[in-house]
Amino acid sequence: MAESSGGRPKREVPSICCQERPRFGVRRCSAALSNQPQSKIVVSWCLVHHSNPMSKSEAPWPHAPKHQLSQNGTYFVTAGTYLKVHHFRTPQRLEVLQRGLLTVTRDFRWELEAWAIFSNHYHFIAHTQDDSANANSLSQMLGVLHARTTGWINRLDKTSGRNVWHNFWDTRLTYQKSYLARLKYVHQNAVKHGLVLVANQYRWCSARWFEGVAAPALVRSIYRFKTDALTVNDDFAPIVE
Ligand code: NI
Repeated sequence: MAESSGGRPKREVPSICCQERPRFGVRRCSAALSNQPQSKIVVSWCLVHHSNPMSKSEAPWPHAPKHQLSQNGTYFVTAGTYLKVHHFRTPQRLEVLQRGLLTVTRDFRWELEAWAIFSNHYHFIAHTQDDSANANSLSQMLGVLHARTTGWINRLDKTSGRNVWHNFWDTRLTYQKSYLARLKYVHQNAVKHGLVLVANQYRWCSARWFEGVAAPALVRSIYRFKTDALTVNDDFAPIVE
């Protein structure tokens, strides 16, 4: 069964489909820090991140994810650069794009649950509890993110008017099982792309944040999901310089 992509104008590539059956055994996660040895590393990493001298302002890190499908919509989004060019190939550029995503989601009242930022694309899962928000607000939000980052990258590269972003694809997630499988897919995407051996070693994704804010049992549960059967537009081969 194909999942709805909302009332937004259709884009060039069809939304991702899901074949899974509904299962609504929802579990809430605890905000408590895990007892795992890396907890201290998580905290210190966050402090380093917040005080990054490259940041003009602090990145608004989201609250602990609820792992609950929102009635107003939970979306899986992938966006890619035009011609898959690696515009965000350096740590500084990745940092700016990550901060940009965290900022616009906060400003448009979307709650991030997982994200992964790369040199030529990104993925995220977010939901809204705002009755007035819908897929159109998602489109507006990404329009702002892409306009701002395009302006910044083009000023940096002295390439005024260059087309940086291509388009984005969104899927509204309505089945708990497909939702949880995609959470794992996004948290672990840096490993899939061969950039790190362990996802929490990649600074521009949600894995380390997730492992820090979610209960260890929930982390293990989500990381056990099989993602082989997911059909995701993810042929990007990102790099980090
Ligand atoms: Ni990817």
